[in-house]
Amino acid sequence: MRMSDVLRHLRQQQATTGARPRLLHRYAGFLPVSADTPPLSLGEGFTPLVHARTLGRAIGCPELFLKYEGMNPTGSFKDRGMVVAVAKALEAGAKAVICASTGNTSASAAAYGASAGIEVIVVLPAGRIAAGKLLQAQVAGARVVAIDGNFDDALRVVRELAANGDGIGHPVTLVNSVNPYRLEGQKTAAFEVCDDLGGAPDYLAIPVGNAGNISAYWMGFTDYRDAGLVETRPVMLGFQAAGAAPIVEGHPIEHPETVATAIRIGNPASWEKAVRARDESGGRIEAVTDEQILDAYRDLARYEGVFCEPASAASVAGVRKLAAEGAIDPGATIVCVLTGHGLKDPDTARRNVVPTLAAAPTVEGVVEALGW
Ligand code: AN7
Repeated sequence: MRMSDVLRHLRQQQATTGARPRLLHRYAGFLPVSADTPPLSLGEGFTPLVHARTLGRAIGCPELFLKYEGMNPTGSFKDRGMVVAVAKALEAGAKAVICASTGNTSASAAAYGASAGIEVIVVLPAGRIAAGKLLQAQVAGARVVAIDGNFDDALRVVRELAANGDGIGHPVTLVNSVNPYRLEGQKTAAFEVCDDLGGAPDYLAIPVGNAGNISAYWMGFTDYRDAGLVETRPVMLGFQAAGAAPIVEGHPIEHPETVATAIRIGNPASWEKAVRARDESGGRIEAVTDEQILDAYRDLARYEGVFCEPASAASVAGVRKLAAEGAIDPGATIVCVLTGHGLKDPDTARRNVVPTLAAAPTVEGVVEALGW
């Protein structure tokens, strides 16, 4: 055999055995997809489960794991659900999708819409979207409308537009998490956690905004339990940003431009489902403060090398709080979901780092700057 034939043979072998699988293929038996569903993929899913040894020891929970969803194609967990929602929209003949967003949903919708070749319309609360998220939507060619209102206003508007069309016969498919295909896709993260650990964890901690993702994880753990693939389901721990309704009363949102705007939601769209997940699992949904969130955000990067966006760190902030209260068994296996990538929000990062050291372009200059 010539060398080129050998290489081609090896490549073919890899394509059938060692190639990166597709998320929707891997879990097809649990998903509403068929041979008629367009094979959309940007390589979503299969995100790392990182054992956070240093931070775990510091918190008093050595079996602490991070489900690093920032490693998805657009840098957030939304991609797992968006790939299903957009594929099903295509399958149904849609020409456009629409969403309200605090940023990550729009970045994901824009990317999958571009890949599918359909129009994407995004309605955002003006001035509250992290720089990276907004740019992702714009670069991918979505049409972005910024309204003078909050997320809840934006969701109300897009729900109406999706229900009624634009009045001149342009149907649009809503791809917020009230679209059931979103949660179906997002539940695959729970499957991966179980596959990686060889069973369900004792606790699953997760940031809560519209409460879609906590509901999706609970669906996933329940599907796996019902299929006999795991014996137990975790206790679900959800964490909102203090100031968000409905669990924290009497605290108006004072600094809407502050951290974790992605989970500062007034009226969570999937609240009833989340309450069911909490109650069936014997779990809790609580609030964490901006200060607790930022402490966890910094520690995750500094001690574990995991750079997540501020809202994501609410899961670790919450576990740290509960562990300090003695509410968590120290021997328990805990998975904290980190929902988005740190590069989404460069402004918060910039406010939390030490300044760079300035130096002359010489060895002596750098030595002096380092204080050696
Ligand atoms: C990083 O992008 O709502 O409880 O429009 O971006 O399922 O709403 C994002 C939410 C957690 C909350 N972490 O998830 C949007 C949006 C990050 C997020 C959540 C969001 P849900």
